[in-house]
Amino acid sequence: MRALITVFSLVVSIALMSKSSAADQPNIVFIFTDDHAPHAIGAYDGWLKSVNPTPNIDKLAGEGMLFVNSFCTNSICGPSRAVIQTGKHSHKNGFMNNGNSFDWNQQTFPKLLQKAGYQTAIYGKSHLKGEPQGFDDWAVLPGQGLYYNPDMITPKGKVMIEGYCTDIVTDMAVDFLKESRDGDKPFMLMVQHKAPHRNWMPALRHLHLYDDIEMPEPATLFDKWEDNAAPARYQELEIDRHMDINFDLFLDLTADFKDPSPKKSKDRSAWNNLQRMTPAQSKTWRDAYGPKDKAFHEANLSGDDLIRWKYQRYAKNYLRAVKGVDESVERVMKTLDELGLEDNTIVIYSSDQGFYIGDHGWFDKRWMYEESLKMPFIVKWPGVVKPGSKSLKMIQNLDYAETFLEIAGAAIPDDMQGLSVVPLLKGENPDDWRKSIYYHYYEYPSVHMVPRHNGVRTNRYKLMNFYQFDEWELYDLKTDPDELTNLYGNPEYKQLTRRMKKELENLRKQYEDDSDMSVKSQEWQDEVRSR
Ligand code: SGN
Ligand code: CA
Repeated sequence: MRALITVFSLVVSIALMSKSSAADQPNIVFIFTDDHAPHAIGAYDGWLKSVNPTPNIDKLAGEGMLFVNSFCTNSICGPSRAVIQTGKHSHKNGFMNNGNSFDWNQQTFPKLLQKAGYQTAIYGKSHLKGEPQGFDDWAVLPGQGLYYNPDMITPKGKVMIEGYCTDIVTDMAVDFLKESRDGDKPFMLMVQHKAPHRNWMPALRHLHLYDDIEMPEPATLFDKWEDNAAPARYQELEIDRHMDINFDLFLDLTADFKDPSPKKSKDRSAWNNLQRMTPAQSKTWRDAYGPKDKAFHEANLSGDDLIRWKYQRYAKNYLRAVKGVDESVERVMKTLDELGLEDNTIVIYSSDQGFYIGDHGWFDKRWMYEESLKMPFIVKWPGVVKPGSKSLKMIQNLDYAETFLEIAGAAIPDDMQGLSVVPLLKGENPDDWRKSIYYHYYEYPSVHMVPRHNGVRTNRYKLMNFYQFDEWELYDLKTDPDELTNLYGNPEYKQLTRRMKKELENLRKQYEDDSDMSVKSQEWQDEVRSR
């Protein structure tokens, strides 16, 4: 009997040991989309919530922690991803704007996770150019990638895959979980969608979604940027003047899917994509948009009514593309459940930056204003994160690498510049958590014409410096969440301005950002603005 008891307790303790070692290195599924603004997620409580755009992402938030104050360091695709890979600001990892190439030979978190015993895989949009390093398996879209029948680059070469990109990437993730996972290792699976990036092409099954409703409009749809510094009036991302009804909204599709206004739009990607459709795909597409286009012409709109129509078509396509993503989340969660992996797998939802969905009259991102500065960050960690909890602490994409490494029990290199959010996930409330974040955007002059700027945001205030033009903005986010009243230069805010400038200077030094921030000559400023 005693022997039996000993054997029994041995078996129990081995079982407990292996359970605790598995829990020591939980699996991570990182679902990452392109340009999905938090206010287009129900759980984030934004003005699009009434449309119920994301029931499955909301469910994830209900089972995990939602980070309300989650920000990027540089609001554009490639750079945001490079920050995530390295845990370093753009000026340190070398990928400051989309024109740069990522140096894959540098230290990245997937390489460190591999060393810590993880199996790593990435599927979908990388946007870092070159072949990914640090992954046991991968398949990535070349550049921005296509929504329909995309090419994908794999270790075996380039392949064209028929179907809708979000579904294809989800298939790959599901296949990894079901077929190619190494059962002896924990894994990091990165599921990286192109959606809902421009040109906001929905899956065929979603082409009629929202047909029978009016999208709510943002309060600032008709903003005229009267109180902003000059850059907000010189940009090129207005729904009114810069969103092209053919290129962006697919109006008046020609028989051969040739862009009817080729002079206006330099980029051919959406039209090339339509031309790649199979006859069946293109028929469904035409059948959906044809009658809507006819109604548009009959209405003969102009002025604000035309802006409203463009906004409706844009917001609906954007949220239709989001719907595909939300269904992807559902499939991944279901697969984890079916495979019995749910309890030991952390699931994260995030996107490379926020986006303007008509806010301030705009589309696109790049600015340090709230809508594009914010990133969704939702984490489900069974047994650790309190379901349905919210964190108000300021976090950034700069923190992801260190968070993943701490989850894996791996050492965090000294040269990473973020903070692991694991203490926040455990419900701790560290007093010495950061009180401000640093931001720096570099891509100028370039598409959408948002000038270079850096800035600092605290819980309440934001200071921005468009240094090439010597233009500044200061906002009180508590009294002015839409950032409509620029307080810079207001004598009542002199002290605060001085404090915020000091904070900006301190952060620039702390992160060792010595990039050129000189004011440009008047000739340069005039020349760039007249382009
Ligand atoms: C393309 C888009 C822009 C977008 C950039 C950056 N034009 O140039 O609207 O701002 O990418 O996007 S498009 O005609 O190709 O859609 S990002 O996702 O890489 O940040
Ligand atoms: Ca992006």
